[in-house]
Amino acid sequence: MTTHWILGPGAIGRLLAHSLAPLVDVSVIGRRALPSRQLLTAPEGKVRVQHLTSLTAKQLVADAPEPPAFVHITTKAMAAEAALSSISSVLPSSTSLVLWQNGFYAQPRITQTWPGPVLCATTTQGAYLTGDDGVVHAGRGPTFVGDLDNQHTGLAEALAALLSEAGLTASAVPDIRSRLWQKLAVNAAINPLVALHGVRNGELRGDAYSGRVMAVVQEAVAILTKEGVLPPNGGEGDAAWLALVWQVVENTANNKASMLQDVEAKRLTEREAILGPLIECAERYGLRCEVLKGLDQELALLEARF
Ligand code: KPL
Repeated sequence: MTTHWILGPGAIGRLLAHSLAPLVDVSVIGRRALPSRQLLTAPEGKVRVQHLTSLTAKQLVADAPEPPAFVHITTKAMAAEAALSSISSVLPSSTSLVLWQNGFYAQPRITQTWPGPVLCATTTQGAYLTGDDGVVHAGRGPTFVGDLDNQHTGLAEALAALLSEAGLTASAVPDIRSRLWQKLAVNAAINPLVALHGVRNGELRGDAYSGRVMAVVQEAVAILTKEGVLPPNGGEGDAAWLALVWQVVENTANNKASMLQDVEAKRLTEREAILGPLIECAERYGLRCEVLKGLDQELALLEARF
């Protein structure tokens, strides 16, 4: 049986662990150990109990177990590099990594520095935690897997096949870079606004917010076009990007976005991984990004109070 380590026992990490556990040997690694008896509530409401191996990074390093075939990093974007460093002493440098972060921060940094294959995954599976022993799989959606330099197509195909067999429908794609930026653009249009105003995603459709959503999309599209990112779904121009954003708002109308959940829990948000790369590109290309900068500053002020 191949071994998969899942570094970061958040909602996506635990969903992945529950899904893969019947097929491969899985260990969940975090800063603190979780109870081994874990519950998964499926989108249809059925609850499944599974015993998962959970270790702290310190325990893992002390035990020095056989290296895994894959390490999935499912931490928040800004924590990914530190999480990897915490176990790298027991990882051969040829180990395959899979990065599940939002934004476009951890992916290029780890791809440049890790000697082995680095796959990136982007998913629209919805999941949230209900405590130390429970995760709810709130909604199904596709997962796309690939590497930024298209050098590991076979590995991405093998992983996508395994994920699909585990019930998390996945495809290997040659354009993961564009797909990561497309998700980033959607997150930039939705997450900061809902997090700052404490509203669910669907509220963005109203007059109070829709103009601000469009302003973010307009700035983001100008930046992404310069960066060579293709519009989503084979469409063209601002209209394709806006259509995607409104479609996600509609599909997730009742959701509390991850950034709002972070603000409510007084955790640092993913603003640096979502707004940061857009602002950095805008500055590099000499493009205006007042709206994006304004949101970033408002979030920074809010985080400073935590
Ligand atoms: O990805 C999301 C998030 O919450 O981070 C969206 C798509 C905005 C859904 O809430």
